[in-house]
Order: sequence, then C-alpha cells, then structure tokens
Amino acid sequence: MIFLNEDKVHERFMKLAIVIAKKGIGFVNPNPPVGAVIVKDGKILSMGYHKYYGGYHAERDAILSALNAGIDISGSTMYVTLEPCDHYGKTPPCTDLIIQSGIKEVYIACTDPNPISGNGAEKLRKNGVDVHIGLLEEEARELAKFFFKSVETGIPYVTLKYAATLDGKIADVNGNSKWITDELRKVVHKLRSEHMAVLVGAGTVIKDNPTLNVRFLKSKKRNPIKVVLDKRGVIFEKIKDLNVFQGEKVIVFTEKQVSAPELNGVNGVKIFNVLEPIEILKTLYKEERVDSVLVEGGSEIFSQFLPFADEIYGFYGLKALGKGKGIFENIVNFIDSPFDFSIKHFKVSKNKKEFLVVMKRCSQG
Ligand code: AOF
Ligand code: ZN
Repeated sequence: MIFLNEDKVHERFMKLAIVIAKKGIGFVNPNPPVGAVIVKDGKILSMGYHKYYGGYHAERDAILSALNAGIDISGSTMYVTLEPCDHYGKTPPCTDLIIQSGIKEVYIACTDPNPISGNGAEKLRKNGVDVHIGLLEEEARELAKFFFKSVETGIPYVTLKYAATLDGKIADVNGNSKWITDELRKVVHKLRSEHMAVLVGAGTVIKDNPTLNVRFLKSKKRNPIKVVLDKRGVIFEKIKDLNVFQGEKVIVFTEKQVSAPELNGVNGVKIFNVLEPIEILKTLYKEERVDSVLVEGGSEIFSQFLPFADEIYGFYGLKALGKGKGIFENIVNFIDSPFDFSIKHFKVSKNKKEFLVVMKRCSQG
C-alpha cells in the first residue's frame, strides 16, 4: 500500500479541481474557468465547475449539488482554483454560501485580481474558515490564463497561429496556402473554440474566404467573434459574398467611415476606427470584453502582432517553397535579435509529415 504525505493529498484534490474546471474552457469567457472539490475525511463529497458565462460559480455548483443530493458538507474542506468571490454579480457571493454551509477549511490556488470580486479570502477568515492560498498556483494560473492576462493588463491574451512550410512560408508565389498542414487541423479548431475572438487581415478574408468557424470537434463548442483588420475598408464591397459575415458577430477595424447602406443589410457588424495593434487589443477588451484573441494571419498581421503575442502555435508541413510569403516578412530583424519565446510543447502528426511547435513568451516564466 502507498501512503501519500499530507501535502500530496491536498495537491491531488486541487489537481482534480483544475481538471474539472477545464470542462468550462471556451464556454465561460470572459470569466475564468474555475473548479471546486469538497472533501471530508479523505472522501470526495461533491465537485463543481463554472459551466457557462453567467452561470453558477464553481463553489455554488459544488455546494448545491451536494445539498440537492442530501449530503452533509459541514466540517468539510473545499479545494477551489480561484479565490471565492465576495460580490453580488450574476449570482450572490460564493463566500456567504461557503460560510453558511459549514465548510471549515478552503484551499485556494490563486487570488482573484478582479476588483469587483472583493476580498473573499479575508471574508472567509473573518468568519472562522481556515484559508490556505497558493496550492498549485502556477497550474491554476495557466488554466485561467486569458482571465489573468486581460484583467491584470487590460489587453486580451494573444495567440498567434500559422501553418508554414519548413522554410517558413505561409503561401507559395501564387498565394496558395491550401493545405500546408492538414492532419493537425483539429487543433486549430480547438484553439478557435477556446479563444473569444479570431483576428485576420482583409487580405486573408478576400483571398481565402474563410468561415473562421469551429468544425471537426466531437463536442459542441462556441464559435469565436470574428475580427477583421481592414485599413482601407475593402471588404465592404464584397460583404454579401464573404463567409465571415455569414455567422456570428464581426468586428472590423478600419480607417473608413462606413455608412449603413455599405453593410448591405448584413447584421452583427461592429466598426471601430482604430488601427494600431495595441489600440485594437485595448479596444477589444474595453469595449467588447474580449479576453483572448487568436491571430490567424496573414504575414502583415503576424508581423504587427508578434510583439504582443503571449503564445505562438506554429504548424509546420514538410514542404519547401523557396520563394513565397514568409510568416513574418514585414518585420526587419537581425541575426542577434532575440526571439523572446521558448518551446512549451511539441507534437508530431501521425503520418510524420507535420509537426506543431507551441511557443510561450519567455518573460511569463
Ligand atoms: C468564483 N467562482 O466559478 C467564477 C468566479 O459575472 P459574474 O457575476 O459571474 O462574476 C464574474 C467574476 O467572478 C469573474 O470575473 C471572477 O472575478 C469571478 N469568477 N469566481 O468564485 C467562479 N467564475
Ligand atoms: Zn463566486
């Protein structure tokens, strides 16, 4: 028989809270995915997670499902991935429910940087609950990285995603890019379903006419908001034919003053006359509460948003094109210019013809 020491036991329950919280990824934005586990005498009494935006917080979900099942949770311990809120938002404060239900100890992975959520840990302590903060903090921050980045900095989490050849080309000399990578396309759709918005340049919208929707996934996922960067406003001439305008909300950043008739009766289009990448990101968070943006190209857009990228998903197909469009061909760097990313994950496709390199900005540790 293997005995786990007490620290490991606590870690195991927090790990479980993180795992169940992941079920909310892609459904709760711009709120964080959060998980909670209630334990007594080493036995799990209940689990809960934040399921959709505006829905119960993880703590409420876990507590109510125990109470509805007639389970006594007084004297128990709760493991929760984010500090319980102490505010009336879409639901009443989680702190009050924890206190009322007689939970005596709470392990919190991360404190909540959102000023509206109040000081939940202190409220619990003042009411006689034992509170421990910081267990598996790094993993829990990674789980809710979109939330932490956007709340702490006022700009969304930015992920760059490209499909390139071995020599770093995203299209051939004729502008063709279908399909540099194919097998790993499911990963792209998962990324789209997790991010709140997908951003592309007008050139990509016109050349490829993408839907930017989520497909190929087993479970139903939410489609992202589509964001188009179109300096001169050329997409409006073709608005009826473009697939991006066939579904959910589209946000266009342009210098053009667009009049209602130019929208040709297409609904759900929002226009901002802002062009600088940093201003675009700030606007997306401030005006639209977008917590995460997946930047899908083309090379001019990749070049502009590289300085703001938190992560890069580089999909590579084993092809060499020589002349063609480079991933970042609009930037000018020199051989001693640092590339501030390190490899986070590496994956080879089944047919061994493609690979994915996930890179993370170094300053994030
Ligand atoms: C928690 N548990 O499961 C979540 C929390 O929009 P509201 O009223 O639901 O409040 C959202 C804020 O509450 C969110 O920004 C974050 O600070 C906190 N989210 N808190 O204790 C949860 N999702
Ligand atoms: Zn709450």
